[in-house]
Amino acid sequence: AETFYLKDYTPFGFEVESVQLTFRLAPHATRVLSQIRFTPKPGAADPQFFLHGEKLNLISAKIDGVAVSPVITAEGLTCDTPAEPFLWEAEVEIDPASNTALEGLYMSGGMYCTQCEAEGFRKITYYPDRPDVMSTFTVRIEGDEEVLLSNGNPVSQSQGLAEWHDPWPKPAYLFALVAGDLVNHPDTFTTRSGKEVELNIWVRPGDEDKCAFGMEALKKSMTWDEEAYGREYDLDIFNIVAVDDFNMGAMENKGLNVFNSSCVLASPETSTDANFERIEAIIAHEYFHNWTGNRITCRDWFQLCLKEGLTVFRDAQFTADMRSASVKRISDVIDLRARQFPEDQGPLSHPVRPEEFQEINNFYTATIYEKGAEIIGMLKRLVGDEAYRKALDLYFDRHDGQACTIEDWLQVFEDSTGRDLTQFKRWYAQAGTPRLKVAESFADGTYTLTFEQSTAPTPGQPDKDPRVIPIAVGLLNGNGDEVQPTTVLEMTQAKQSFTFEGLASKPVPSILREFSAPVILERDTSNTERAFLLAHDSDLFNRWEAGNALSREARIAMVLTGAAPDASYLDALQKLVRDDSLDPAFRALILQPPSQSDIAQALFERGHLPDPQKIYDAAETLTQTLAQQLADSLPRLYADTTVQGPYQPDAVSAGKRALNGRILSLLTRLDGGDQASRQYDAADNMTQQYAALAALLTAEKGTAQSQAFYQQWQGDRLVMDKWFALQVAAAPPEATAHIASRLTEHPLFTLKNPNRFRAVMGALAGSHAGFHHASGAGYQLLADKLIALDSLNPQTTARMCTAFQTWKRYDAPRQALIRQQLRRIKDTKGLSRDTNEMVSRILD
Ligand code: HT7
Ligand code: ZN
Repeated sequence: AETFYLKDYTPFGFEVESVQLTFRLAPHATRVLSQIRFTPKPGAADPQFFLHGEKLNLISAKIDGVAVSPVITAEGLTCDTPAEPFLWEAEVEIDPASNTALEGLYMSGGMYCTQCEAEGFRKITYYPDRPDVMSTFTVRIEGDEEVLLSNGNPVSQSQGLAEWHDPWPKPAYLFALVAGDLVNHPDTFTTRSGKEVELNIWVRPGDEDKCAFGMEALKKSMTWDEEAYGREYDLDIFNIVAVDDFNMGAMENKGLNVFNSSCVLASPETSTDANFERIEAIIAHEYFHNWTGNRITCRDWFQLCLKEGLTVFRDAQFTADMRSASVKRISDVIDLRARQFPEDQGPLSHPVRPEEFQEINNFYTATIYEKGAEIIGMLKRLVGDEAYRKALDLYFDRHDGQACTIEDWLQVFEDSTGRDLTQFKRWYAQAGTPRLKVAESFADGTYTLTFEQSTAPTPGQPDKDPRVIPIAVGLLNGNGDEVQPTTVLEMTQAKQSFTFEGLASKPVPSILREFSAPVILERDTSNTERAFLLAHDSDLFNRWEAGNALSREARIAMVLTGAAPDASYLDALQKLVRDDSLDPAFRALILQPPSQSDIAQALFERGHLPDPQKIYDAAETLTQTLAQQLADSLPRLYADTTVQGPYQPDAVSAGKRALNGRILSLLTRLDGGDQASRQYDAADNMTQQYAALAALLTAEKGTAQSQAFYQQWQGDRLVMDKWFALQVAAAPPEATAHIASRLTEHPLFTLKNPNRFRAVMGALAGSHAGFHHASGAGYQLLADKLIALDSLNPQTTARMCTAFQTWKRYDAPRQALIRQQLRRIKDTKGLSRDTNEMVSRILD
């Protein structure tokens, strides 16, 4: 397959002055007429007229009204063109009803919808489908559906016909069209300059009572972006549409966001607290793209982090402001370590700005999104809040309406702060997670911290240069008082020391507060010191981090030596769980042990081959022991954390329920499931119903409740996804693959719905001991289903191949089993470019 390189960038040789599209909708034979005004750019480096186009049936093509016969390949067409401005007209036919890849124009649940990012527009019509080609679009839709939507503002609407005009020049990846018999949840928003905007969430009939929360989240996002970034909305209307069959979470098409229904529909009866929080964040994320992504877009797909890293950073700020900042930070770091660190330390490691790709869809990764956001966080910490805001103002002023690069982004910061960011830029260019070794010394009142940074080689990058690392540090004295408030050390060298003077005694350092850089901290420290920080650190992130490290060390000792759970850790945990002065959401996080995959990675890094079954057993023993030690307090803790009154999805209630859920799962290990059964029967909301069912199934109970759940919810796709996933996630390791396999035979299982596929196969891959069971049944089942899915939906298949990315951590027999499955996938006839690229990189 062809490889694309950043260094090969050349601008398109033509300006696109305007685009007029007409859609005549028909499930198997939609006609798309395009009228596009092109102007050749004088002196263009690449004067060839090439339009992307894939799987299109070209009916006719004209230039300035005269029929032409372009040369057509599998990727697009070329044609001789005049030296003057000209009108290109083409008519193509496409088959949305047969489009199972969910890219381009497709049908979902009887409605038409589009997904054009990254390169889906070329499956709709011939076009220069690249983000640096921006134009205004006018769209006419002819169809029998009641609702016909596209980007921008409505021009006219009548039975069977609608016309839309988007005045803001945009790349084709932001194009969208939706047509269906939909109903809306309407509202309005008045921007701070007094403009009234019509807001709608469009859903299938029956889902209209699940839109109110999303609408509130949208209005909060609009207000927040005005206040935090000075950004106002810029059209008369903002539409959101919920779609069941969708490859990712949501898409920020200009004025017409399309959402996976799981990321917008919410009701207390069907959605958990976690669902509510995620919906709020994703609505914010897509809305924030209106400025960071749409008004200012990417020059090419190598610059994807320009919009995604920044927008993830912005949505994290929003959630921190709406909810608890420290809980958000801790959750984000848990997520970063679970998804981005393994990526960065394995065969799929790539720079935040990659320099080559075969299939861009494979680069919507945790590295580009989450590490991209971490880079923005570091930049903000280095320049300070005020300078950050000034730089962003300049970014919006200078680049509005443009397609930009990381160089443009960093230049704005250099110009507005006077800083040289040459070295900082390495964060974009170098792959891999830096390791930061810490040594300390104390003499005559002076405390010295010495840091040494190093990054292991990654594919194609054997050598790494030192990066700028902002290290937020505070110091505590022996009583737990802070003797040095948080200060940011700016590390620039491979090895560097920092001193603190005038200290009465050797302090206890709190390093990398708020996780100020995405690095792996390596420090020889004692459990006593960890327990001390867990009890006293004023930085909540590092408090949690200390608890997390204690838990990890306890589990590692159990796995390696068969030791009993560490008593001081259990003591510390018990104190915290009972400490009412602490936010319940924080206490819930403290009770959440590191994942089994995290333990496997830690063991691997220390030179041990992780045994998934032993890791699972240690986790079980630790939880059981904690439950026994807390036995006397559990009923009381359970009662105290039970939220009374009607369900509200706010952060405080959700935090309480999160803690309550953890306590219930401990209680269920002791009471045979009595309390969980009572909670299941009494629950009037999904959070409590699901928590009870999860606790029961994990304790190998709850068969009756699982059946009842199925009976109650079989008509609700999103709730059924939870049911499918939970069966697999709660299974004991030896049964995981078998249960997952059985579920793929269930009448409600389908390969065509990515949510359902992910529910079962994602839960299989996420069950560490189940997936890596020595039998290899998990590997084989996943490979079977990936092979089956690939011919229907390459994007989702390729994405799920990442389940195998950590394979080199494991013992030789497991490696052999995984290699065999990866080879089997790779050898599949007609394998997609997407999956082929992923499997080849993982195998390398
Ligand atoms: N910008 C979007 C990324 C995206 C996507 C979304 C849905 C389906 C396919 C997609 N390919 C790329 C989503 C976002 O980051 O906001
Ligand atoms: Zn995004």
